[in-house]
Amino acid sequence: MSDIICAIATAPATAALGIIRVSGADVLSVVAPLLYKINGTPAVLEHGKATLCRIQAEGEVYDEAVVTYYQAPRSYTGEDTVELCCHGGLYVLQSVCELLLQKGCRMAQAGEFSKRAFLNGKLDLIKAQAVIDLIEATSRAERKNALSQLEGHLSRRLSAVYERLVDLNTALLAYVDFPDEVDAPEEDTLAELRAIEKELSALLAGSDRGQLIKEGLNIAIVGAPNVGKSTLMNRLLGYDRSIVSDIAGTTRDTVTEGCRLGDLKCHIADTAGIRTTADPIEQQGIDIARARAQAAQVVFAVFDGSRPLTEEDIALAEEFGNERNLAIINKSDLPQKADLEYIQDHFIHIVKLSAKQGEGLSAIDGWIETQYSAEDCGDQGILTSLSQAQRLLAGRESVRRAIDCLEMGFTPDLASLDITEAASAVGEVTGQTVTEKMIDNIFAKFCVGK
Ligand SMILES: Nc1nc2c(ncn2[C@@H]2O[C@H](COP(=O)(O)OP(=O)(O)OP(=O)(O)O)[C@@H](O)[C@H]2O)c(=O)[nH]1
Ligand SMILES: [Mg+2]
Repeated sequence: MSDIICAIATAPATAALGIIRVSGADVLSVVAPLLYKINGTPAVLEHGKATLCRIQAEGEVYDEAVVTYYQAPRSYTGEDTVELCCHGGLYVLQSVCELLLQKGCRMAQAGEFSKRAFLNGKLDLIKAQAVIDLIEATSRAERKNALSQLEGHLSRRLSAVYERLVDLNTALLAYVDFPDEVDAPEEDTLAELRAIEKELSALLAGSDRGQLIKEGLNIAIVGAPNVGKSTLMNRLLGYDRSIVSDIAGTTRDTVTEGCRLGDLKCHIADTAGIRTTADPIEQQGIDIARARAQAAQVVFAVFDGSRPLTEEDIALAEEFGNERNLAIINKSDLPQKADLEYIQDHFIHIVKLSAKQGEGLSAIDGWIETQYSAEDCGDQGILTSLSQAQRLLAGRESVRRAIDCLEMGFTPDLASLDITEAASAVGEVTGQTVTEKMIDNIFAKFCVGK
């Protein structure tokens, strides 16, 4: 199979421009004979320079493209790479690709460019995950974190932990092999293991937030009937998704949509108004609403500020009032009659707004920003992948076992087994100790052309 791979790297849709990527040792031997200057003489490509070329073979012109050549190792993959920035018609792109295949390239598999970058040491697995996260980013928080990971702070931190574990093991094994010549490692080793455990805990603490950035915050809007939950939902989404009416009990099925609040990707559920009812269908809606609220990370508890609190409101304040949830006093455009003191007793976070008039809604974005600010992931980057977090968790467990072993006075060779396991778990996250199958699984998640 040819070692030179090619693929359309842009989305499979008609657009102004489309990029074909070609990568492999001596890529120019295949691509250069197809490229001519507009005056008809053969084009000469230089590293890092964009050159306007005509793509031509056997007298047939396929396209005019801006072609950039990256000489190994100074390319994304670490190999000789050519990017053909063609006109973005699917037929044009496909026919150029077919021409490249005829001339000896083969189609790249999903993620193969990035896999080659990894194998050539251009990208570790943290950065590879960051490339996926960046492509899939739908919020500023996701973009910011993916870019910090690409800069390599997190990779360096994790690689440092890996190196420290390997060094520690080397010292321990030296003692096991030559107990008379090497000092007993006890105190230093214990101190270093405790420091590593602390560092792994710090990395794991950030990973919960990483998941949140990536997966999005689950919010349930709950409240008594007619308080304006669906009006609020529609306002937050920016379009009419839920039915609004002045008939109490309008919403029955839970309506869920994705949107962005503050910096964060969110999934909002508008639910049935909660009250005592004899209608079995409405009751089902209310049961689902409660289940949704239980499962949500945050509840927006909505109250109608224009009327005194009802028994239902009071029961809901008791049910959902806590330091995590947000009380929303709606209908601020009308004269206010609700007893806010009662709500203040149950909720720390309260905003007043008019969903109907669209006034005061920025308070919700502001609240999300302060509670879940993107700034606190700093410039270091935090882990976003659950499987990465699980490997680190396993690594920390092994470190803890090694500490126990040494504290209980077992021989160092036992601790050494745990440290080896810890190093291998951490190394799997950065890619320092991964197997070929793991690499294939990771890069298969990429799209073709990446
Ligand atoms: N004046 C005023 N009316 C509002 C406001 N928000 C909602 N309403 C009105 O209140 C009524 C109920 O609104 P909905 O959004 O359907 O209320 P809901 O909480 O979803 O009601 P259910 O689905 O029945 O539980 C409608 O007539 C809305 O126009 C507001 O901020 N100000
Ligand atoms: Mg509703």
